[in-house]
Order: sequence, then structure tokens, then C-alpha cells
Amino acid sequence: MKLTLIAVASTIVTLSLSALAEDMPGMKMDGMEGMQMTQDVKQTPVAKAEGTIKAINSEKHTVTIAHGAVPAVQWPAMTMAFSATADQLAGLNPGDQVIFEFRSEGAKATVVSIKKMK
Ligand SMILES: [Cu+2]
Repeated sequence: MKLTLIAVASTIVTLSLSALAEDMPGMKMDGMEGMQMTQDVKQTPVAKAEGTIKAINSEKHTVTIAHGAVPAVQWPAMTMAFSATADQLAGLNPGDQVIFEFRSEGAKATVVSIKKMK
């Protein structure tokens, strides 16, 4: 009986995560910077994409990007929020065309590097 409850609970979590995937910029990513320093930890590969910045939220440390399709992670083109550091976002503004690298982990995606296209 307990196992059934757990299965149901994790299904609900999975469903709500995928429902929120397009609109959940608020995940706390403060712990991630340290994790990226650890080379031994297995991580999802970095994927590359191009897009246009739609919004920057410096309080939540997110950047919303309308990006093209990303075959590496089987993403269609979409507009979504990525976690990013203040350093990464410095000098960027809505409307900028950017090329960026990111890690996608479940419903979260974190910018690894981002720069303006000329
Ligand atoms: Cu996306």
C-alpha cells in the first residue's frame, strides 16, 4: 500500500513538473555554481542553441529566451526561462540575439555560457 502511494505521489510530481516546465523561472539555483566546479559528478551534456532574449529577471536570476529547435535535447523551438548568473547576464538586454550553451536537468535548464551575436 505504501508503494502505491509513493508511485502515485511521484506521478503527480512528474506531471506537475512537466506542466510547469514552460513557466517555472523561480527555481533556486544558488547551489548550482558550486556543483559545476566538481568535475567528477556526472552531468547532463551541454547543449547549444540560438535565440532572442525576451526578458531578464535579475532578482530570480533568470533569462527568458525564445530559442530555436535544439536537436541535442529533442526540444522544439520555444520560449522559456533559463537560470543564469548575474555575470552571465551582464550587458545583455531584451531583444538581443544570443548564442548560448545550457544544461537541461529535468524541468530546469541552466545557462553555461551566453553571448550576444553580431
Ligand atoms: Cu526550451
